[in-house]
Amino acid sequence: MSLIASDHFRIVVGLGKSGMSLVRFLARQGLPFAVVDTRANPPELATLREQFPQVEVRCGELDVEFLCRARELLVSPGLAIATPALQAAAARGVKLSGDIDLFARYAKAPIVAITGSNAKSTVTTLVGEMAAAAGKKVAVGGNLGTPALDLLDDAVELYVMELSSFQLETTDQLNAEVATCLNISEDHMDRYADLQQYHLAKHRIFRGVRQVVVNRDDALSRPLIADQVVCWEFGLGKPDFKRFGLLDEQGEKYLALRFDTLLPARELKIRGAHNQANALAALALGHAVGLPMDVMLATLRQFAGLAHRCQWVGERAGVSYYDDSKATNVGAALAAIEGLGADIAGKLVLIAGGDGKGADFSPLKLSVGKFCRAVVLLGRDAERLAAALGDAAPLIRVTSLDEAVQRAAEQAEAGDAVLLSPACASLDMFKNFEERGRLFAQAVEALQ
Ligand code: UMA
Ligand code: ADP
Repeated sequence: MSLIASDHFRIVVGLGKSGMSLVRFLARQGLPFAVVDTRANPPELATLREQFPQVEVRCGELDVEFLCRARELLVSPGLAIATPALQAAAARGVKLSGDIDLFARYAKAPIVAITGSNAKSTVTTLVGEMAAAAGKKVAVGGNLGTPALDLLDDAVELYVMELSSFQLETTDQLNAEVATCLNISEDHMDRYADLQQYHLAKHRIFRGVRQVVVNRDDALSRPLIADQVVCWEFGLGKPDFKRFGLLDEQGEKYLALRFDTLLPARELKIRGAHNQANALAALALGHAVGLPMDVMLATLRQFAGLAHRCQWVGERAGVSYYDDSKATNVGAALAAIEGLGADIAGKLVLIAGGDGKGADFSPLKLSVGKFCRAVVLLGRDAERLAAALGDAAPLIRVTSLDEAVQRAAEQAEAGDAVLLSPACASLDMFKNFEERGRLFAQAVEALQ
């Protein structure tokens, strides 16, 4: 089929989950489009051929001439905007956009938008559950679960969206009702030139926003915003006007808004100071969109956390085992080590390592020295981790997760916890972080 450059012609770049959601969306709108993917056999190719046999698909190296036939390239998050062929097309006037931009153009209900290096999924899920408990017809997704465009529905009353820096790279105007960047620490340094580029991508979430939620313990979470934008804050210190925080009353720690106590922190099922921050962030976001406080607090009381995020998976010989496989960067592992380390009677035996995505591991050293009895290292970047940790704790090298769990069990004493919090992506040894977490739990189960 020969393609004529037209005002409407678009190309979907990438045929994974996002690409397929774009295909469904464009087909629904009756707009002409083609699909490209740099992979020889992208994951959704068979589905596309079966459901949309008329759509042209080109796999393999991107062809700039072909890309330039489109008015707009809808780029999947897995491909960086900096990809030379995409930049070459952009230089010739082709617009680069993505699924979130399209979603924002078509969403009719207010959007709660959540990004950050860590805690996105936990906070997104919490706000979604709070809204559902308040009787709202809420749609939850984005980087978590269902791709954004598959959520679009005129009956929806509130969208709660987890957005990654990859998705935000192609997002021009999100126009969220309320947006937050929960925290910023190094991640995806294999994709960004430096922390500033990563920060810039994340902060695109604030474009066109009406209210923001700021983490006052993390200066990098604070956006540059106009005076009329309403600003709510959360943090682990004392709250005041428009602020959520923690208050101490007669030795009891409470989640609080302004000068009012809301809920004793010990009533949260999710553990550690980092999860108290997450609960406060969710309250601030829910409050900004008018969810009733009593309903939000009831949700917080029953929320047991998501799988693979500091999830308790068993106990053997007085030692608890926690699966924090989702800690795929240094900031996440740090939060887990400090949050859990301060919360248990004994010490931690940490299992870490994997694909470090180019990160600097040195920020781990101090906390490992303070909270860890030993560290069991595995995966591609085990030696880089070892070099960064130095003599902070005894280091044990292993080649499999089963061996890691066995060696950790040998090291741990009653009252200790074994924590899988890798500070690395899983892809060098596992299909994904879920598989890594599942195999960890199985290895714990198999311990004598
Ligand atoms: N890829 C190519 N060539 C292409 C297109 C993609 O090699 O032409 C590669 C990418 O480099 C990547 C993989 O294919 O390694 C998947 O990329 P994709 O854009 O096709 O991904 P999707 O299947 O559409 O999934 C994406 C998100 N994945 C990424 O951003 C890598 C999913 O987040 C998200 O759930 C989904 O859209 C729906 O919105 C996953 C993720 O790992 C969970 N996100 C990162 C994170 O959380 O740290 C950002
Ligand atoms: P994301 O979706 O951003 O990856 P998750 O809610 O899935 O976030 O949590 C991922 C990991 O981040 C957890 O396993 C935990 O180690 C860490 N984490 C959770 N809350 C925080 C926080 N407030 N600050 C830093 N790290 C956190």
